[in-house]
Amino acid sequence: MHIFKVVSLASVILIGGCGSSATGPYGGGNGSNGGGNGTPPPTCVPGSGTVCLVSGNQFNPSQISVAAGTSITFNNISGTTHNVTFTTAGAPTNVPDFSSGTKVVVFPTAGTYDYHCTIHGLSMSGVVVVQ
Ligand SMILES: [Cu+2]
Repeated sequence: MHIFKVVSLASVILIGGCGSSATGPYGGGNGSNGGGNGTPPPTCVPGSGTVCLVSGNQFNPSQISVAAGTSITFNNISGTTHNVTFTTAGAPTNVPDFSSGTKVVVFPTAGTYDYHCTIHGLSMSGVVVVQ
């Protein structure tokens, strides 16, 4: 009799444990959704001196024109690590690997500067025309 009571009490505790652990994951899920809503995804408006690095491993726009002595802002909103590597002689210093945020490159000299991301190859490329 005494042993039977102990066993049935233990099974009640186990059921209770399952119930409370089931609410745990739900609570965690809600919390992480809330975090996503609280932190908006990075945005980038392409053009007018800004090149967006977007999902699909693309520069947008892939061709952009700026006046000599001005700069281009490369804004990585892709969530992926990229770089900006120039292949034209006399181009500005390359932008090393970066996974988010903006990098500003000044173009002092007129010319047409080809660049690409060496991580993703020539399929992720662009041109800066400095006038
Ligand atoms: Cu890349």
